[in-house]
Amino acid sequence: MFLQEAEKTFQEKIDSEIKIEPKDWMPEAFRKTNLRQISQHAHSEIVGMLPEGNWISRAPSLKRKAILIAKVQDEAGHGLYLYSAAETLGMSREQMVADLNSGKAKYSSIFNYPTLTWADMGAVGWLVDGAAILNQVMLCRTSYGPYARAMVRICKEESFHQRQGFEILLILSKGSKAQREMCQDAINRWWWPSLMMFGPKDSESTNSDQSIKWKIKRKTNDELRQQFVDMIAEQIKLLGMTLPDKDLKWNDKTKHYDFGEINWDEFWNVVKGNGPCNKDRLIARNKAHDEGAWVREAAIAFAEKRKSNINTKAA
Ligand code: FAQ
Repeated sequence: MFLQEAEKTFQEKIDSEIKIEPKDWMPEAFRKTNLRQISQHAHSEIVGMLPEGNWISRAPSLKRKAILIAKVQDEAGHGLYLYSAAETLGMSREQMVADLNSGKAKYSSIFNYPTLTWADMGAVGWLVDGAAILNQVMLCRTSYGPYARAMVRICKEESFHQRQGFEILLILSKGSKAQREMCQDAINRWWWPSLMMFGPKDSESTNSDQSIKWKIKRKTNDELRQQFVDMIAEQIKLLGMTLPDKDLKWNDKTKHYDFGEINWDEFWNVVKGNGPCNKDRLIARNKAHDEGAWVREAAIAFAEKRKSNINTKAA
């Protein structure tokens, strides 16, 4: 009886756009779904530093290097806000990191593709951050308070990321023949994996129905993917490049672009750990974690020393 009443009151709060806060009663499945999504999102930000980190030492100028370092650092910050939001749901950060490093936890499929040329930094910023923003703007209004608030700040930074990516490609698109080819090649390789970021088709999405009812998600995977295709199909005209899809065509009836079928076998293969870089990503994360152990130990020792100094002064 209590449970039924509590669930009814909970849904009424959601329906009237009142945010759910950490100390509020919530159904166990709501807690678990948020914890799953927020921690996967945090892991994506952290693993997402690796493909771009690969180019920091090879950026073509000091200015580009400084911008890229700042962007990669922003992603680390996003991971930290998101881990903090996830911790309010009852799992420790140590546990979340352990799940990522053991390969138990998921992160976005997109970060399992390699960054082969400098143009990939443009394509990642424009397409990957572009896809991330569409999804994340919607999450600024998600029903769990700490997640929604983290997303507001993240979105501001992501929109800068997208513009810097587009600008890299714009410069290349006006450059030499080799630069234009490099630009087109990067777009060709990143286009389809970017579409996969939005998740499986709605008919295959196991979590969407309940997440929409609880306003964790405000739009479905297919709705956001379509919004992304419509946006990029217009922006690419400014670059004078093409998208690698012969079926991409404006549909006057639907007022949207039609597009070709995604290779779902490739998507699930990457999600299951068999993409081009899945193994390398986990090796890199584990190495960073092991090599950073002394920093964590030193930070704890310093905090304890400060605490005991304060206690001694107070006594
Ligand atoms: N990759 O039922 P649904 C970024 C899994 S951040 C891997 O539709 P849901 C910033 C899904 O977990 C990018 N797995 O799931 C940046 C579920 O498995 P589970 C990350 C995927 O949660 C830029 C199963 O498939 N953004 O890019 C993927 O309702 C540049 C069934 O799927 C977020 O995480 C995938 N692409 O919808 C950083 C945003 N898609 O857990 C560095 C927040 C689905 O039941 C550089 N997350 N799966 O075992 C979301 O909005 C949602 O979680 C979706 C998936 C839309 C990703």
